[in-house]
Amino acid sequence: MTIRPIIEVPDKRLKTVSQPVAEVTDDTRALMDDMLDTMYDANGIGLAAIQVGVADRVIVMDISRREQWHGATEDDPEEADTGETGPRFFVNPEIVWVSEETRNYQEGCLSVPGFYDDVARPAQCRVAFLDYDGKAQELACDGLLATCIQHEMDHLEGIVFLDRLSRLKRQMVLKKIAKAERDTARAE
Ligand code: GNR
Ligand code: NI
Repeated sequence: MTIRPIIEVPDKRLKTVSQPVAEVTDDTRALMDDMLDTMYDANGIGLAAIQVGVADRVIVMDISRREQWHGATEDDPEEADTGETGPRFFVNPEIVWVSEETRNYQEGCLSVPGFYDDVARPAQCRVAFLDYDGKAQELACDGLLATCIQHEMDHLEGIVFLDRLSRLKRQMVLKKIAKAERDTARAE
């Protein structure tokens, strides 16, 4: 298990569309183990493989320590999983259903450090995927789990949450990041 460096915007690799995994092998599991370590080390609740530079459709998640990011979530329908159970692994995930109801959540991203903003997404969804053992699963998601899985699946399409904000906001953030980078470069 190794902590890998997390790539950050404006790194172009974050715009890559990730490729399906042909089969869940020991190599896939080694990647997922590293990703989980990397995510915990960075105090994140989810991580897509492209954030460590691997363009495979692989996601790890653990929202049970979400207090680091959020207060409690409210009203979760009984059927849907709010995901308070420790590590989860998703290979080749597909969203098979989304609710019409949307919800605003203040999102952050390990690839956009220090910036948070509200994003509206479907409040609930169902996801089909392969688990850590390569077994096909389906999961009904609600609350932060629904938000987080959709945020991670965006990464698989080369999308970061900034892309879901207004052009003005996105450009403001990208300018700030560029300026911070220039300032560090000058200081070195
Ligand atoms: O750690 C993370 N927290 C978070 C909070 C609200 C909505 C989405 C997320 S995902 C983020 C980790 C990350 O960047 N995953 O890609
Ligand atoms: Ni992210």
